[in-house]
Amino acid sequence: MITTMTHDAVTADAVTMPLDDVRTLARKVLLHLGLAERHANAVAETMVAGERDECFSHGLYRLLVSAHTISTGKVSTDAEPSAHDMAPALVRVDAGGGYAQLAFEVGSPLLIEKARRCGIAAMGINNCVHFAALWPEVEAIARQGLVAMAFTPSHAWVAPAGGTKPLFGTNPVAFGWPRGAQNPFVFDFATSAVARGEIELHRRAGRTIPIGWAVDREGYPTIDPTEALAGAMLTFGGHKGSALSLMVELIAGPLIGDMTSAESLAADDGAKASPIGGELIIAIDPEGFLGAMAGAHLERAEALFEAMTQQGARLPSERRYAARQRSLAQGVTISRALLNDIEALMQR
Ligand code: NDP
Ligand code: PYC
Repeated sequence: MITTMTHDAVTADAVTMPLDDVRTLARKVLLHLGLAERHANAVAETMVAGERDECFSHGLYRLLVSAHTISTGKVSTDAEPSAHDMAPALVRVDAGGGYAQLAFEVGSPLLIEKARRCGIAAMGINNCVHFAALWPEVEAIARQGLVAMAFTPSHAWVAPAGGTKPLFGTNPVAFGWPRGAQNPFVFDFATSAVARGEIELHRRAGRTIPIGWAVDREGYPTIDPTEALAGAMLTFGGHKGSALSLMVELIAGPLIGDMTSAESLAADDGAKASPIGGELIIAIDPEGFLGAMAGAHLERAEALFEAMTQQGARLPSERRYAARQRSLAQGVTISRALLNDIEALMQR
């Protein structure tokens, strides 16, 4: 039983548990669902990170999504990703139809080595199933002293600005910047007004969504999450988010020989599994341009961050690291409704 773990504080509506228990729970369920151990470990870590950093749309809730995807047979549960050295600054990882997390784990050491050697390197992950947030990846690369960017298409759920029919994915853009001994500066967001997972969480909680997130099947603005999921999501910032979303389609689709969001949805063929396709990750070594002057120039970036915060603007990633500190110290609180649904997965 989920609620009998030794450290958990239990109320009628929620359970507060240490992150180790979240990890144990995620691994146990993923293994029960049939994921090979290496995948279960890699996937569980991203869910732990989601709960820890209070990005709930990509936390334990994703166990329900994984369970469905695995049940459709659309993800290889025991794929062995292989990294290929394509050129001095290029790595390609064939994920073999498995989840992207293990493919990233397998390929990123070579990506980092190449970025250090060439000043810049790119990694294309192909043939993966992707449901994860991207910040764990750019943060890990930034912790190695490199600047990082990551992009992935998803399923065609989002209308381009000026249209009303789903064509683009929710297509996240993530960025990481090294800050020496401090936590890296990181941002990571969907190019849709919000991640689809967030609309799903609103539906589960019986809450309406704000105008501007989606239109219904007839193209009218809606506050009903069910209508929104059946209609089309909208990009953030009108034509600007739309252009960024298109960029993600291009650079993490055709550029690396992988699917667009429309192609991913077509390949899904109504199964409603997680998106299939590719991911592009770029790593840049500040010393490539700057050599011994890298430290001095990175200090100028610190001045920029400080000028932001001094006027009361919040730095993206501030909330994340504050949440992380809290979660590490006090554990995280998971709703009873979600835990019940997760527990039901163990009865399958
Ligand atoms: P949000 O709209 O919540 O945006 C999150 C980003 O914006 C974070 O970097 C956050 O920083 C920053 N931010 C939010 N509010 C502010 C503020 N007031 N001032 C400064 N910065 C702010 O996230 P989304 O719903 O768009 O996406 C959530 C996750 O979903 C992402 O991690 C993304 O990777 C994932 N996703 C994955 C997809 C996939 O195909 N694999 C598809 C779509 C989304 P902070 O962390 O500090 O709050
Ligand atoms: O929340 O939009 C989303 C999403 C798509 C794939 C993974 N997350």
